[in-house]
Amino acid sequence: MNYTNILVTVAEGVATITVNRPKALNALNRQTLEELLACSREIAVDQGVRVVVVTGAGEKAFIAGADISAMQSMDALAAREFGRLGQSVMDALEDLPQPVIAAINGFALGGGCELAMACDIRLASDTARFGQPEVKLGVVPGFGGTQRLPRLIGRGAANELLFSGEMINAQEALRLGLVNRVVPQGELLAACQELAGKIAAQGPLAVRLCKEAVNRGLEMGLTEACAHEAELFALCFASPEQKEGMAAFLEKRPAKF
Ligand code: DAK
Repeated sequence: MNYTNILVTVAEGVATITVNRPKALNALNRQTLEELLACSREIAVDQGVRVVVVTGAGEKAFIAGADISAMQSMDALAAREFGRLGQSVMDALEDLPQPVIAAINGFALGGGCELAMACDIRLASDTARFGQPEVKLGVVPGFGGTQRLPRLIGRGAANELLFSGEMINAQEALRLGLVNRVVPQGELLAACQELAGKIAAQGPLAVRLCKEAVNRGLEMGLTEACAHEAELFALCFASPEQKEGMAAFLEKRPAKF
């Protein structure tokens, strides 16, 4: 499929999605959200893709939020529809069977921070800045930020960011647990590709089931979640991956998945 506002490349099992509106700091307008949704749906059924990396074009922004010029004149019904579209993009990324790494190369504000939070792993450049500045615009976050942020960094720290609308830098995001790692700007994509490559070399079904166990399990109580994990563990034994992985260990050779 051809896209206008995103670039998609696939190499060695890693799909890289680049939001490509650098003149608007990669802000998410309707078309961009629709393209991200369509692209997520394509990737979800592509067995050749083992890991996804999401980033923003240029050196300044990952995604500077939902497109304010597109939202300015919306009435309540249009805003509800726009919010639902954005949330379905976040859900589609979070629910992708493959792990998703956010390569946060600059401003990750509002919908951009929300999109990063819908990814499974976040690596940030040392130039990245984060925030949920919606209150400065007279709105609440609309793409899941009030829910994913407190789940990720705890209620108190999330409330400070949500209520003040203030930005934080990459080191502060690291301290709060909003990102996994901070690397120099010029090394960000390589670091993400290296991590993606490590994940892509593992048993793909096992990696997918790990993601499912974590994501579904966090919505359950511990007893139910561990029972769910046991079912997924059992499922692995119906796949050739488990045979290959364990045989390779016992034969003292690298596994080929
Ligand atoms: N939308 C549209 N255009 C944007 C943008 C955005 N979010 N962010 C930046 N741009 C555009 C600027 O307007 C400017 O365009 P030109 O004037 O050149 O045409 C260009 O990108 C470069 O930006 P600046 O000139 O402002 O660059 P600076 O370096 O001076 O400043 C900045 C960078 C990131 C600090 C600044 O651009 C900024 O504050 N941007 C806005 C950040 C922001 O507030 N983001 C949150 C957006 S609100 C909901 C649905 C969704 C949402 C909420 C509710 N419901 C339906 C309930 C989501 C809300 C958001 O994400």
